[in-house]
Amino acid sequence: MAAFVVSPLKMGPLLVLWLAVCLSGTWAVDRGNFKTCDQSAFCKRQRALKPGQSPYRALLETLELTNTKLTLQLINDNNKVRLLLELYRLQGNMTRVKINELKPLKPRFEVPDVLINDPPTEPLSLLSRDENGVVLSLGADSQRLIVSAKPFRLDIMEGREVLLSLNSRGLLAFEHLRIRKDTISYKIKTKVNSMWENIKWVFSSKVDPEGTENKEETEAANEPAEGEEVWGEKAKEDEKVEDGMWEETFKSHTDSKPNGPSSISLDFSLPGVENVYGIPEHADSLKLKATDGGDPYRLFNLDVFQYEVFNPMALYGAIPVMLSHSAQRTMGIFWLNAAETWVDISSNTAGKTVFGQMLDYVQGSSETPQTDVRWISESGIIDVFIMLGPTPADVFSQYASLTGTQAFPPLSTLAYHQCRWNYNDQEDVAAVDQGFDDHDIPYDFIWLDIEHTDGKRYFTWDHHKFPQPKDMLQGLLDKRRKMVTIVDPHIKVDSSYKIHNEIRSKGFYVKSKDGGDYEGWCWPGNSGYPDFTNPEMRAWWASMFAYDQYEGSMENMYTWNDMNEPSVFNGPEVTMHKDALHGNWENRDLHNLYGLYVQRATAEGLIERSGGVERPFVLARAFFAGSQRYGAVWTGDNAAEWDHLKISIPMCLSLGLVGVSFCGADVGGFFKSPSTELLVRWYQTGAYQPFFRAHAHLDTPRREPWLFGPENTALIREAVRQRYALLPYWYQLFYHAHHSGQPVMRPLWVEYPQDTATFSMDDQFLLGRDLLVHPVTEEGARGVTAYLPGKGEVWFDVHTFQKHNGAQNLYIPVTISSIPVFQRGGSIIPRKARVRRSSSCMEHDPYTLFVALSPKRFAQGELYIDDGHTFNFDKQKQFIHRRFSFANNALSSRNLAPGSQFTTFSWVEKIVILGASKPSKATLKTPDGKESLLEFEFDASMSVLTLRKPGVNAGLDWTVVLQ
Ligand code: NBV
Repeated sequence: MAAFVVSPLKMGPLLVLWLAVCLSGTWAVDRGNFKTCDQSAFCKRQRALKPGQSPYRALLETLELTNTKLTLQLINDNNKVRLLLELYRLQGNMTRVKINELKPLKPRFEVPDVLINDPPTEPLSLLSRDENGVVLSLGADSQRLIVSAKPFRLDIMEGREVLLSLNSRGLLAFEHLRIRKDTISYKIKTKVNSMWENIKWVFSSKVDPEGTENKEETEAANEPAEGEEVWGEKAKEDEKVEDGMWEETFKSHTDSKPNGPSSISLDFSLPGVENVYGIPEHADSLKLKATDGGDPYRLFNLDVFQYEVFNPMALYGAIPVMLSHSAQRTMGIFWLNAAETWVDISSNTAGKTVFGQMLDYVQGSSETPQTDVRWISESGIIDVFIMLGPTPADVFSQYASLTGTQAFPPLSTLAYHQCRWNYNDQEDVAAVDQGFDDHDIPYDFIWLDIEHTDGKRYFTWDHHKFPQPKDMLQGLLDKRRKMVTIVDPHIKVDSSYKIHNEIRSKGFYVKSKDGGDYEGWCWPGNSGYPDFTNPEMRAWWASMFAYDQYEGSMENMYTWNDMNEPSVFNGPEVTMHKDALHGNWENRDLHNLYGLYVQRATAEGLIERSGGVERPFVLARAFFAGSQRYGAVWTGDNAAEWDHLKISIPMCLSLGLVGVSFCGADVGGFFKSPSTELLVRWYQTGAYQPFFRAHAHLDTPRREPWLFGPENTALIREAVRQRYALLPYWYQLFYHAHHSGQPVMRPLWVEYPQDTATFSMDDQFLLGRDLLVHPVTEEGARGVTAYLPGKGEVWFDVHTFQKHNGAQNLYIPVTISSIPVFQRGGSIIPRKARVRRSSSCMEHDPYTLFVALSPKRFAQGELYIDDGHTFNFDKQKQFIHRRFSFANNALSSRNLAPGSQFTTFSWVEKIVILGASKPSKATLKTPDGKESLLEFEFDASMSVLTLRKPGVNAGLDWTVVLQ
């Protein structure tokens, strides 16, 4: 293995600092680098506004109702600025509420490219109307929408129950665009306006002696908006130039804010709700916490160095979607805004212990639980989708109908990935690859981080270390393995670098506020940032992945987009200046969308290079709503600490709830070195999380799975093998995530929505409906307590086949080899028992079906098979989809994809029935009328029946009858 020595000078000052931190062992995010709400001028201003009577009034006389849309003007009685409210009833039990300025000085940003279409509407009808407001019918389930005029508020009701209210706490606040007062242009404009007003007044008083007609409207529309009174008396004092409205300074950075204040805010009240989830990305518990005592949850894509767990600070990605859940109902709020956003949560039951709540109940003093949420964004408009459920599955489908579903990944990408910063050279790659074979551990992908490039010039190779990339890739291909190389979105400013020259000459870089190319410091040194919001730029970027453009690339090479927040080492909060320009829009307006566009352009490139045939694989660190359509994400730079292992569960669960199923955390922890125990536990946990990749910081000692002694190698081998055996089930779950938007990794409450015991669990999860995983994430654990849900249900330990009743806390003694996993009684799960060196080597291998019987001796499951890598499953419907059912002592396989011609070589080699009784014979019947007796074994102590060699092709109809 070639030695890898880099001089600190070459590595850059930040890396040197990191090394110092890593070596000294200090671990903490430098909070001073990132804003608190108090340090973010708009958040501070908005948060200073307390609940109370809203100054907004609905002008009912402006109401217009078409078949699909209601529009209504709102007026702020303090400053007379008018807003335009648009209400839509959307198909699939959703309501869309849009609020914009009626006459903004210039257009405000509306988020493009996130919704997959213009959401189809349903008719809205007026039920009643008086001077206090209007009542509209929302069609389904006696739902009504009540628009109250003074103060303005919206209530969505079902029967007599209020499901959700908007602006009930009066926190709707819209900082209208205005002209800066201390500028000459403002002064001229006000002068001209007031002269014009006088002329109009003289003129109008001739026709309208009082001069009152349309006075309010004239005031609002013609005055350069004043705005002081939006914020009351205090704000009047605040509106000085230095208060952060027209300019804001954080550390050494000044944000020029040429458009002045433009923030928006709205409150939502959720009666009956105690649990809210979602709004990733935060390193926090699954159930969101009340924020009254501290900062709101922040959504602003940032490269946070050494992030800490259990706090609401922003991280790399942002998905502004929150789910509310109670035993009665699940709903969702999708706040479609890509600017920096803060979310405040308060709850009247937060902080009360279960005992306190019981006491309230016994004493009759309990109030109805309620959660109040407040969203605050720096710019843009209010565009919110209220997904009314009522079930978790409904909310997932509703959200999927808006933003699309998880991209269906190539099957191999669900297998194990071996990464580190960095594999040093071709020999190193070959040695690691061979190490897996020598130690009989399967793996599918080896990854190359930034050091593989020629001086961090992406799309190139360091020809000293990687002189023959195609030979290397061919070597992998021969073993049916693959590679991922990193392509970051910061481009070295270097006139001898083709990529830079082309982007520069085409004018594709993001611009600085002064109009030149925006430049910042990143890995390559001085870097430009391509404007991925520009479709022409994306098309060009995509074309760079063509085999003849990306030298040394081959069809088994895929892509990793890191640093796409974007990360700018010398930028404010390590990101792009908010006044940088993407065409006419500021980064401020669309910051959180940048990462999505990077991943999208890359994924489109991988599709194009194959002529539209192959499914892409792109891993990205930054994301937004809709990113699920473009690939996978991971939780960034975690650390080799037990808390980071634990937090990987709620972090990926939160993402799954809002559409992003393909999520994982660096196995082993990125920073620092894991103890052997932690590493083993991390492999065991990661093997049951959707994206399964080991990764490590450049400065950490090597940690390939065989470096910790034979016992630990065996433990890691076993965890990875469990993953490979289960790939047919993983693939099926991803097929469903792609098809219908249901998450792969699920909190228990998604399947047991009425079981309050499941509402705040961070240490266990479901894969699909049928596997419950409670990984061991405590150091030195001798046992774990898993909650098995479902009264009257049973669960089978997948390793011992022991049966346990549902609705109980089960203590499971564990050893270092234990990975507690349970299969739901009533399910059938396909596995492949012969694990080989990569998933594609297992393509034609046979299946074993694990049939776990319910107490009523019933079970159902599925099998999905396609070619594993092309779009033929979609374009030509080429796949096998079987339904397995066990009932009345017979197990049958039925076709769910009748039109498909797809065939497989795989056959069913074994059927294991858990919770079975002993039959006297087992007969296999096929549609050609043939019958054959099957050999079987019965383990009476565990009630396990094993049917040997049914030998039937996995794509065909068959029945096994037990007598
Ligand atoms: O490209 C180097 C690393 C990468 O290994 C890691 O996974 C990313 O999250 N990258 C961040 C940049 C430097 C991190 C300290």
